[in-house]
Amino acid sequence: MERSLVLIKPDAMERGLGGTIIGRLQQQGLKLLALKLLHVDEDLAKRHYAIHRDKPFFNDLVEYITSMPIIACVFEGEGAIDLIRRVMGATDPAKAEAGTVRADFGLDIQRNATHASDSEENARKEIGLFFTDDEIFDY
Ligand code: FUP
Repeated sequence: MERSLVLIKPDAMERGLGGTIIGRLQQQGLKLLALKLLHVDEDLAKRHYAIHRDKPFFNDLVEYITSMPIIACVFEGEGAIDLIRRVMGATDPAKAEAGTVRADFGLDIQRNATHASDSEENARKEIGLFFTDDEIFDY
């Protein structure tokens, strides 16, 4: 069983797409273990995107993700990390396969609707940044 951190980003929040995107993941049989609405502060944003700190788009990304409350959730399932990334589609919505979340709802490479962990190691780190153990339900 794998776990993944999924974020519904500001552009999707603004358009009321949280439920739709979470629904798509639940319809894949993924189990929702944790869910919260939160306004990410600069410190959390920088930690979450630490891997990108030297990239030219880092400051914009931090500003963007802190611009309004977002939804964070933890999903669990067999092969959850790859499955969720397939449901989301390529980072750049223009390149995402038809029928994926980013193809359907993403606006551009920054405003691409969602974040999903890309490895088990990163998932563990990211889940730990957004949730305490007692906020994650084991059922
Ligand atoms: P992903 O794993 O698909 O979310 O994509 P990356 O880890 O490569 O990128 C993380 C985030 O950086 C993306 F969701 C959007 C942002 N980004 C940009 O804003 N500009 C770029 O050129 C590349 C990524």
